Amino acid sequence: MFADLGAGKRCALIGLGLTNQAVAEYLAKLGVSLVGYDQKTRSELGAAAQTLEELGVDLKLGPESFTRHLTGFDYVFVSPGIRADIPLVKAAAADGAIITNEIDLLLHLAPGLVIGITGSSGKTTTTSLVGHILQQAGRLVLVGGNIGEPLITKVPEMTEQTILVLELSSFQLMNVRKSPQLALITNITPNHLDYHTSMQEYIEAKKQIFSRQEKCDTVVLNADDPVLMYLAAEAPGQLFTFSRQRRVTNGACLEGDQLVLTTGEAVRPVLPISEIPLRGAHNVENVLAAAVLTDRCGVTLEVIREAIRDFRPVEHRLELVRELDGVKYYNDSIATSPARAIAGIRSFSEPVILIAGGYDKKLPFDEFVREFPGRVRHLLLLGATAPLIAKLVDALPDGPDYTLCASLEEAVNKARQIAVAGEVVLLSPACASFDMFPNYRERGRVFKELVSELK
Ligand code: UMA
Repeated sequence: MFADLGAGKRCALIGLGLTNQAVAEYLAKLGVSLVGYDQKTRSELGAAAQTLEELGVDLKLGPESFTRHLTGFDYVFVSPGIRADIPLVKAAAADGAIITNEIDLLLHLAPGLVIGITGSSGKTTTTSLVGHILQQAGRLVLVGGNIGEPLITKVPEMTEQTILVLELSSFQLMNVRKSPQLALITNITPNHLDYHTSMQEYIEAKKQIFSRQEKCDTVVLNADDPVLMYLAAEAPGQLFTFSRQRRVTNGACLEGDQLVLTTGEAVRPVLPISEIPLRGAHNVENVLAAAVLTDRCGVTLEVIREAIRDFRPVEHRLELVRELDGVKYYNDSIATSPARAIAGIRSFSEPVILIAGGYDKKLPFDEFVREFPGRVRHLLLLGATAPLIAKLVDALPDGPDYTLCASLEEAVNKARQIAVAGEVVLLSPACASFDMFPNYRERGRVFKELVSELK
């Protein structure tokens, strides 16, 4: 597949965001004829429209662009944010086009080792950590995927020595026909149920990361996750696991306060939990998973240990923004689901003033609010989900006080008024940001700006 991509072939690009702009750049150089579809208008697409036209892409833009009937295409590249079962794409498939995406192409073209990392939470930190460890080991590494960098444009410069470390979302995995040689699923909890038709579909998408592996390939799964242990039986490759709660025979776990790698009865110490420079039990899991992956790549224990010690949190993930009058302000804007926000709250022993709420992804908040008693002293709610969360807090016998805020600015100012020395102000919203911000990064950036300006 894809071997025929070149002059004379016709490809459609559905959605013209970061991903398909990169696909356009790569395919244009091969002489492929390209037509790009996006429901944004030309002015909404901004500078990208001109760049795409300079690459020779024939643009079909605006709200009506998805009502067209696609015929005569060899391949259709669908953006991660767009489902491949929309009528536009289904018509192209019925007409004989191969429906694919950037990651599928990348997996087929990468000449060296590909490490794929997915999961409902922990994927960005683990991807960054694995990349960091491999870099410290002197390997040639490219880190990309859902983390924000489509790597397809780098294919021409890749060699057999180039290792790709890819964060892969369920959206990206939906349309792939190949699995990476080394795959990791950090965990599976409900997420993106506004995009996926069911939890089953979400799980099936995640499974694609290993379901097409060869026998000699490796899959690393979280042994503490019941869904993953159920899926483990279906893994065609060699299975490695990691656990915070029990001894595993092939992978990584805890022995007292030590992280250890295990091979049958043999145990190799990695480092004590206290030396992990990241907060929270979930980060212990991320480090265990990264240790297994990099050990499988042949990195020495000394390098793994040192690289973990000098790793720093990725932006917007329990990132310490500032300490002001004894109050620590943390940005955990990446917590776009209740499960992630629960992990965030659990990372603190201090009383938490929590800023939460946002776009409604149709996820249940019951478990999230049950986490509050004894941990969250005051809740600052904003966004579309604020009334939903407030209602659940009202029903708790020992729920915290809360304030409904009209903006993030109001929430930060209120937090400044009520937090006392020794407490933590945490932005860990449990929701996506789209009702108030373009994305979680912008929400985190604004939060950091507001916190830095506090007097
Ligand atoms: N579009 C339409 N009609 C639609 C939907 C989208 O025309 O119904 C158009 C939009 O106008 C836009 C383009 O499609 O111009 C957007 O495409 P996209 O949403 O697929 O986004 P990209 O810019 O290609 O970014 C994608 C990922 N986005 C999503 O999965 C939604 C980015 O992950 C990723 O970093 C990037 O590829 C590079 O690989 C973001 C994300 O939120 C950060 N991911 C989710 C998450 O992490 O939870 C999965």
